[in-house]
Amino acid sequence: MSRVEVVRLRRVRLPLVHRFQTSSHAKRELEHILVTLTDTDGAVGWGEIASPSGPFYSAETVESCWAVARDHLAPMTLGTDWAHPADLATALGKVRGNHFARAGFDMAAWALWSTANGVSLAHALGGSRGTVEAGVSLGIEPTVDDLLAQVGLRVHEGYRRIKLKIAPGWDVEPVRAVRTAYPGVPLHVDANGAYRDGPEHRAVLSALDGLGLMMIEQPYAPRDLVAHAALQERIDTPVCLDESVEEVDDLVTALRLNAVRVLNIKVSRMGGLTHAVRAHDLAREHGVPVWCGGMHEFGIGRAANVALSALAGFTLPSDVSGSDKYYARDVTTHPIVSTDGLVEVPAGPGLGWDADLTYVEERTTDRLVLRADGAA
Ligand code: OSB
Ligand code: MG
Repeated sequence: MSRVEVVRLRRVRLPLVHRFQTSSHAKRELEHILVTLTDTDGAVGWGEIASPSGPFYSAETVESCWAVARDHLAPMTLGTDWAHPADLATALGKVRGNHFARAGFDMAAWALWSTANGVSLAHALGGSRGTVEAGVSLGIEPTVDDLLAQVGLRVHEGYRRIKLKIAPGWDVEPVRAVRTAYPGVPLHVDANGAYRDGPEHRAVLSALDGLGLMMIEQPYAPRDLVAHAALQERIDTPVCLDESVEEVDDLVTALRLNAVRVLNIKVSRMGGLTHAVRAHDLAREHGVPVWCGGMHEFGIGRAANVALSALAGFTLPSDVSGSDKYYARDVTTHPIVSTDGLVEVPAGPGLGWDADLTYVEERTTDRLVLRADGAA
């Protein structure tokens, strides 16, 4: 049995090396919440709450995560005895929604548990791959030439798949330009739900269907599973879901409707590694390939993504690009590196990357320490 004695929350800001724009918002700097859990034996686990600052990807924000972590998740964690991280996930499952916030605690519990048991996080999760294939996600750029330059850079770095963010007005033309310039590169698009299942967008989706894409990710609004199923009937390109699948139950529904031919599994969106593994298992039973999506995680969350990607069903390249794509300096003592589009899965205990406490402290804007005995 494990019992957490201290919960530490830190709000940490890192500047992005390159502005990132999606169909809903643009960002230059990110603020994530780092969670550390210390148990009664002094073992420590780190987790990351990687919510965007505004409620545009999901309903959560950094502020909502901070409040839910402080008022609910931290007290529940301090009050629960658990033998395995899944037990803590069950206890935290009393909280509805708030997946990003819960993910930070679940991840920290897995990191603590795998460290205390002397096994790698990947092994603890059931993964056996020694390396994982990395893809990159490229934001909307001011011009097609800027986008081609970004693609060229990432193809040159060896990434195994390029994903392009699209939105109405930035779709067929830039994607066709990339396809023409790089005919052999595995390519896919992600709309973050910006299209509608109506006459106004039908031609765009048909045109994208003709560009040899690996998948079209989340074309329609998250809850509109029926529209995704209808689209999959009309086009040959596999439809991939991201925002639509926050719960394993959402995946059950999507599978039943034939609305998902590829699944993007995000640790944050699913509420942690425990639920991410369950989604993986279910997708695998149904022959649906999965890959691990990212939320521009700092090194802690990125390490969890790498470990998860070591599971057998992750047969497509994951968004586990090297730290350098986003950050000049990461919060881990060693950056995460992609070489030739491969990231090594650490074999040592726990996350495999250590937090750089000095740098974390330097970038911390707010902190909170909660203890089981109630002392400040
Ligand atoms: O839809 O995958 C997405 C970033 C912010 C919000 C949504 C998404 C993304 C990414 C990031 O694509 C990919 C990464 O972390 O490398
Ligand atoms: Mg996405």
